[in-house]
Amino acid sequence: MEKEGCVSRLFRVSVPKFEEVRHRVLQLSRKPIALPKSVKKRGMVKYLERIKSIYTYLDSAIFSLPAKLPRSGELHPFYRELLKAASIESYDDIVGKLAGFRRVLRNLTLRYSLRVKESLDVNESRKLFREYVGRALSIVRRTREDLEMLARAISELRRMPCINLNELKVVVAGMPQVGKSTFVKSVSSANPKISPFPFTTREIIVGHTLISGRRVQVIDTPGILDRPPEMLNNVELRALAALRYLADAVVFLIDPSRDSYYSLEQQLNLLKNVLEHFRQGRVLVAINKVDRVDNLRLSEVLRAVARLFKGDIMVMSALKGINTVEVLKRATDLAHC
Ligand SMILES: Nc1nc2c(ncn2[C@@H]2O[C@H](COP(=O)(O)OP(=O)(O)OP(=O)(O)O)[C@@H](O)[C@H]2O)c(=O)[nH]1
Ligand SMILES: [Mg+2]
Repeated sequence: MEKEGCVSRLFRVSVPKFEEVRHRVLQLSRKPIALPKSVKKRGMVKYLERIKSIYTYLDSAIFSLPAKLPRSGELHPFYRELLKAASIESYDDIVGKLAGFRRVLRNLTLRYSLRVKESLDVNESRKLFREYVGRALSIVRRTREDLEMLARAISELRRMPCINLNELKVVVAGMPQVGKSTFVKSVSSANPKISPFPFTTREIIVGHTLISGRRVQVIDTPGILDRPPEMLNNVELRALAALRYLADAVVFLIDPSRDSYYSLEQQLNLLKNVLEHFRQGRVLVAINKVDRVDNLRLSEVLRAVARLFKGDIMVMSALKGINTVEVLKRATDLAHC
């Protein structure tokens, strides 16, 4: 199982598209073959060599992929969840199917090599060679959809930043536009995009910092809406996967502004959902954007949060850098509890 470093390292393979493969096979089937003068039955040998080069290419470009890829059981649950979030539940089936097709191609190649060797003249060799190319391509064609799905799975996982699973991870969560990215940017090395539009953050972003001499990963997530998990889209599901499988502690941000993008009620509903997955002791609620609210509104919001949440509640302004480091420090303390 991948315990540290980058999962993307496990997926350093490229999956070719069917059209590319077909094109390359047709190129190889026409490629001139240079043979020493001493070679007898040159026509037959030429076709044998072409069969060999097509087989070698297909095996290394497609059919050896399973041997280079981990099974999903070898992945950390966070990455398994990401595959699910991208609707790729059949990853292992695909990898298994490709291994099966590898055997089919190998048998086909052995059979046709033998028949070409036994052919009576060059015309028969050519006919058998063409048959071989057609049948090899039809095996590849049967893997077309699987290859597309595999390419999607790999690109989903390769996009992930390196996350050290052994190092402390503080996940920053909340509804869109509450200031998650502004906070992560202000307390860590990450430089996420910030804008006044919801779902600006669509990926998991990891920043690093030191708290009391210890390395901490601060994880920015996409916003999540207050709806049941089965209604969440794949961007929101990435955030949920980070919350469920990465978080040693959670900083849940609330925008207390009267004109916040999503109402306080919606934000509290989401908090309720998040708390179902965590011990309250691992969650810290940070009321952000205090620079925008008067004391009356602030105490109203604090009371509303406290009715629902019995853990630590802090106030801060990610934009002005008020209390942000203190919030992160408190979150790392919770992670150690
Ligand atoms: N006044 C004020 N504005 C803030 C504060 N924090 C963030 N903002 C603003 O709120 C808007 C959204 O900030 P982001 O950090 O992008 O919010 P987010 O939660 O990451 O949003 P999504 O990526 O869409 O989920 C931006 O216009 C920020 O400038 C704050 O403490 N005070
Ligand atoms: Mg963001």
